[in-house]
Amino acid sequence: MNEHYDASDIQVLEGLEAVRKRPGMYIGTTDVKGLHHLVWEIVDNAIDESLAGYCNNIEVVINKDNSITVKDDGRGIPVDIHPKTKISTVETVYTVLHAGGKFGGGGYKVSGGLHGVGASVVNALSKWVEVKVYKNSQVYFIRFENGGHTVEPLHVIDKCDPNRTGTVVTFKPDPDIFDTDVYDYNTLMVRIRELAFLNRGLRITLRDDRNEEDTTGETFIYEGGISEYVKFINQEKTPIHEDVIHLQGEEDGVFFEVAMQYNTGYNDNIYSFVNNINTHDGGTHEEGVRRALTRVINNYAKKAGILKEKDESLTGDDVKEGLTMIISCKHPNPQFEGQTKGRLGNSEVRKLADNVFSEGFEKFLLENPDDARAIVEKSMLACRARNAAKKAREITRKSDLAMTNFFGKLSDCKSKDPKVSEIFIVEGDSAGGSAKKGRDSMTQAILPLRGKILNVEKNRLDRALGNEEIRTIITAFGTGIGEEFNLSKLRYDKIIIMTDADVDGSHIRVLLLTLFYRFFRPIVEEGHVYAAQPPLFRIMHGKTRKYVLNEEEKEKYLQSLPENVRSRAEIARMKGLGEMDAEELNETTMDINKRILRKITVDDCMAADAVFAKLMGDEVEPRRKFIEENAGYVQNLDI
Ligand code: 1YM
Repeated sequence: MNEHYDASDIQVLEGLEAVRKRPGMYIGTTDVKGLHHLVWEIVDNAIDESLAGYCNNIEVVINKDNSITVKDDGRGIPVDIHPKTKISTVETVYTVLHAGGKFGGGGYKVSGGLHGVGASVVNALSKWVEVKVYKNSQVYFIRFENGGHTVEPLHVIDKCDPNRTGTVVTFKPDPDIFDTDVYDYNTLMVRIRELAFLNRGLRITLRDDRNEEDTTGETFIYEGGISEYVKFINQEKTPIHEDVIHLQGEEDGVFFEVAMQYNTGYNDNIYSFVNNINTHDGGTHEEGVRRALTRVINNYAKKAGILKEKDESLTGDDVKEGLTMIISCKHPNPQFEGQTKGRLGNSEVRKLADNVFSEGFEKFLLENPDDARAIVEKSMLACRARNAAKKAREITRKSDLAMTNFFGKLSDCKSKDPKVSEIFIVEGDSAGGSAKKGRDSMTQAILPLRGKILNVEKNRLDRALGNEEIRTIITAFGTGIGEEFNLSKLRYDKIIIMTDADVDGSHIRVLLLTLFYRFFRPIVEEGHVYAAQPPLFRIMHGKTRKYVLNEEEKEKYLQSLPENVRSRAEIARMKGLGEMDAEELNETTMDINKRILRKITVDDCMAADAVFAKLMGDEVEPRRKFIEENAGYVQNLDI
């Protein structure tokens, strides 16, 4: 069976070996994120086939053994012998690094990232891979093992209906490479849903065969594409005009589209994509739209007489208040820039985006004068609030730090080196007192919160800045907010929320997270925010004091004790942080060598936003529904 190998195949395997030696270079990390990345590499090939116009259905299945199957109804990967490698094209695509792309010649290929080179990377990092191709009324099959060694070269295993074509790939990630081998349904679902929004009319199904109850899976198909995405993001919000505005255009093979709708909120949700990849740091497509949005609204407002000569012009920040917007660009040759490659650099796209947006949006405003007025008036209110906030913000400038310290709110750390400094935001004065005594004053700052902080989801910037607690936090962080935000001025590497494990504690935590997400989003995105994990139980026996985080650990610990000790152990449920003395608090929750911190991430900014809007926004009904649906999961109810 291996007669088709020659010297060149050795090189091929050396290529895949290089991927196994340094997986990080190809998929970033080998943690859960890397594990999921493998799925996207294979799904990308199916999406490419759909962008080329040949595939309408994609199915993803998490199998019982945590292997993944991806199936499409495209043309099927070519099965003929590849002229260069002298082996089948399927085998070439799965074993030759950097093979892929325009192998079959011609196709309009816009996928980003690794440009279809991913198949061989997935093979290199898998225990085994099987590919089935339906083509020419036949079913072809090939199998690889242990990092891409072909164990069954391509051969026909069956006949099929002449109309049936497509590719089915199943792979099992190599447990020697990855830290974990368990797939997370929600992670896959969120991205699959996003891909369905971004590729109008494409049907994608996700099924979890580990779950006996999941027999049909979830199907995502959106005929409205990104307009439906905007509606989805706005579903818990109150729109100020009924229809989502959708604009699109194409030039020289570059396709550009945008969907938008304003809501009554004070924050914006603007997300941009290039070839289905989120461009976190924007780029030319986003710049074109932002520039056009500001210009068109100002021009319209002046012409319509809503904005008077004496009024100042509206800024980019004013016109994006309450705006939900999805920008999507499909580009045959995208240039990604910046440290994380999260910015589109192609300069011709700026003009395309500006033209398509300004023409379409101007037309919308002229044809819908009531909506136009609502939008302009909202921007003008935002402008007024911004000016009020500027005044309020002056109170939170540098000189305040001394004052904040002086009034005893913040007990700063001695070190001025942000890299080693951390700040604990603590609920209540009594816990704050223990924390102050128990801290390492060289590197740990303590900020006790006395009152509830204001809900920034429900209040504009100027009101929020009137809130004492919020002003103190802004001052302590040192970064400023809004237009002046500067991450490099952050005074602490770690911001640690330390609240009680009860209802009030979680309320304060959600309020703080809302504040961070809205005013200091980069500190969340860059992983500076943590939740302290105070213990839930104290177990005492003899001279031993043991703290455990939860019920499960408590049981485990008790089981580990000899029967006579266990029966005499005193177990106390820790009610709050204030109950611990300084030494205990230090030992269990603050000491960098003993504590456990939970990093707060915004893996899915939009999901976080939806939860925030649901829990904190003005619509009561979604909140009630959320509580009803999730009440069953509550473990420690304490009212
Ligand atoms: C479940 C994963 O890989 N589908 C898929 C891949 C290819 C094609 C069709 C395809 C592409 C072309 C021509 C072309 C690939 N082909 C290649 C290569 N699904 C999945 N469906 N015919 C079929 O690009 O011209 C790489 S991927 F290189 F062989 F053409």
